[in-house]
Amino acid sequence: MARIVNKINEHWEFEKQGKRTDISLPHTWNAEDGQTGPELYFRGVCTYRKKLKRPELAPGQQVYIEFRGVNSSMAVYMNGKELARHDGGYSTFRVNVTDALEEDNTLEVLVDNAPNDKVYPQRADFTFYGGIYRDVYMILADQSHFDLDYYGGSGFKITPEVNKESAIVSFETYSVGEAEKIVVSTVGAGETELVLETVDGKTYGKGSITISNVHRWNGVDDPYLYEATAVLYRGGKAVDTVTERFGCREFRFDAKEGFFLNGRHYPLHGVSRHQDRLGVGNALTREMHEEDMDLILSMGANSIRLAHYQHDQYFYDLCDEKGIVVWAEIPYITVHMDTGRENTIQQMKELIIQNYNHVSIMCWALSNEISLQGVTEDLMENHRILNNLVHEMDRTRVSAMANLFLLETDSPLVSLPDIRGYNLYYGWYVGDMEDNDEFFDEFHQKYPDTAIGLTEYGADSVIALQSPKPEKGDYTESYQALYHEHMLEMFATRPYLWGTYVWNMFEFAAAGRDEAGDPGKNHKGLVTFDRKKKKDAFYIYKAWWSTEKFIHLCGSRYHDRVEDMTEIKVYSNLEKIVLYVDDKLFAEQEGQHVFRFHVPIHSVHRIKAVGSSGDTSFEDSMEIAKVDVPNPLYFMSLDKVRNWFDAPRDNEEGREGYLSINSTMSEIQATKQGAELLAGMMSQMTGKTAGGMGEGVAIPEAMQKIVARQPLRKLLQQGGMELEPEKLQQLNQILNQIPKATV
Ligand code: GCB
Repeated sequence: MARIVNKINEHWEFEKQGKRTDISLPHTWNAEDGQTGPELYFRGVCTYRKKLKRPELAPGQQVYIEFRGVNSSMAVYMNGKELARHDGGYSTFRVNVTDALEEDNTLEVLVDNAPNDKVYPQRADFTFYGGIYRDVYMILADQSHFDLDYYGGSGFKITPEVNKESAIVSFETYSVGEAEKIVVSTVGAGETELVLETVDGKTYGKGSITISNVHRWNGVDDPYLYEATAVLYRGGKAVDTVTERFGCREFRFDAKEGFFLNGRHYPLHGVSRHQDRLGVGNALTREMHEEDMDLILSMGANSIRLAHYQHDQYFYDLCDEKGIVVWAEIPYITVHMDTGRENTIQQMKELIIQNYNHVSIMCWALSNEISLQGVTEDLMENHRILNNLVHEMDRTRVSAMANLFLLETDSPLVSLPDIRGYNLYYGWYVGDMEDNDEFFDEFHQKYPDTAIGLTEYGADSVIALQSPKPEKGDYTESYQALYHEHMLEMFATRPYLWGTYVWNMFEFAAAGRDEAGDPGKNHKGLVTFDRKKKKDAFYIYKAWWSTEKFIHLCGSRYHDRVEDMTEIKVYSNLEKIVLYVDDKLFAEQEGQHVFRFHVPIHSVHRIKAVGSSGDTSFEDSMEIAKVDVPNPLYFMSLDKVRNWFDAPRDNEEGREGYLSINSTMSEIQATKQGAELLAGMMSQMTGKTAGGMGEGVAIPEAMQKIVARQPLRKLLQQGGMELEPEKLQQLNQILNQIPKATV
């Protein structure tokens, strides 16, 4: 009997706190409360039930239920009998239900997203939506079948190795039950019968083909895919079949010149992506995945960091098809748990086994900003195990890590994985945008033989907020755009960067946040949470990265302007822009990417920017108005800002002329009492890096100047030294007694 696969998303009963409703999958119970913050969303156990008739079964035929993603843990019952449990909300998991089946059955799945200390993630800047939020399938498989019980994989592993014009493609299969022969055939690249070896009831098949004139998978320019089908024969009949796609390509990281794909310099122009959207949570449809991909491609990106966990198979498929180079990772994030090692190993095995054949993936990342609370021996050991695991399981890709900006560049943790990447937020949380440039210059000078990339950077903006004088921390669309302008300029003069990843392509839910009057979200997206609006910053990327010609007028949402002379800014990949004000020619400008015009305004004006490429002309227009009083909708009170790592801001006023927790490190160090206080704090913080404040941990050189400029409060937060609100107040009161040093 050939394999039969049916989606069983319809007609489920969902029970939350005693209340039952009929739903269809994909589903999350946090679609609303997970997006309104701060932290009030339901986290606990809910139940999903489905009635199932026993299917007609041939002798020996096996029935599996396949879950493509259930967050975070689940227990699966059939007719009241527990069959399996799974920890980890992002991978595929299958349960063999054959022996528990009766004529009429109830499949019951208990899903749990409550906090615990063994399943990652537990602390991170995104909502842990609970639910069966991806598809569920029923699989009927012959008694002999490609292994469905091994970490959710397909049982068919394909390893292409390219050498000049040709490629050797190795096939490995894992199957259970008797197998007479297994044949792998490809479309256009021949076929081969595998050599089989059976050990303890499991059959391992091995074989290879040579493609003499290989068509490479060449990124977005030519994402060519091959297809291979493995067929298992028993009793002279084909009884099980698995089809997988694969691609042939080479890549490497060069310390001086960055990333190379198939021998050609191919800087990775990347964005990060989370899997959720407004009103839907993580229960995305295929159309939604496709829309995300289209938006990313339309901006000209060629790489995606699929953060901070395993994404839907369908999205990796899209990446293969579109030629996107992918950074894949497990949710080992923010805070290391001594009790979580087993779960990191399991999630890494699942990630690799389930995604091995995706040509788009270039690396398996071990963790993200895991040193926030310091680097302990257990954390190091956990990383060594994961790093070795990656190398054992996949010799064709590299291991990676996204490091916290505070992690010293010579920490043994930094040099453990094959490639280096830092998450830097200079110009947003800390320091100035130029500090990014300095960081890389110093890194590159100090480690000229080490390839380095930027795994995260970004700035929040709420689309309604506008400013003629954008400043760090003001959450305006205008500052975000300026910040990204700077970053792109910076990349252009540092070709050694192997890749850069905007945090984030889309706004996403972060239940712990309450910022800029729009709680529950991280606003670093270049596109709004509902995918409906592209912020100005989107277009500066398009101007640098995309070959699709366009003109974009910035500030179209900044309608009411108080200044007499306003700046009109155009982002475009055309070489000349002509600006019209009230339909009269105002000025022409030649340039690249950014065109700035200064226009006197006195009433309502119509602004139009025009350009052309060959015979095609492009234009964008908007209306602005001179007003006397600033539009209050464009500003937000900074008091409303509460970051996910912030403590409440109550009772924190400083005394004029005295120190406070908002004083910078250099201000505090400049006073004798302040310096003593800091020294005392450091000695209590053994084992924490906390901005280099841990005992015996030197502040990295590149960081010292920046640290000196930081307010103490920020450093405590960023360094993972979270003080209770009362402690924070106490510390503030002590500082309030110390007069500032006079300069
Ligand atoms: C980070 C984290 C990411 C956060 C981001 C931010 O470094 O890796 O999960 O969302 O910063 O926006 O603060």
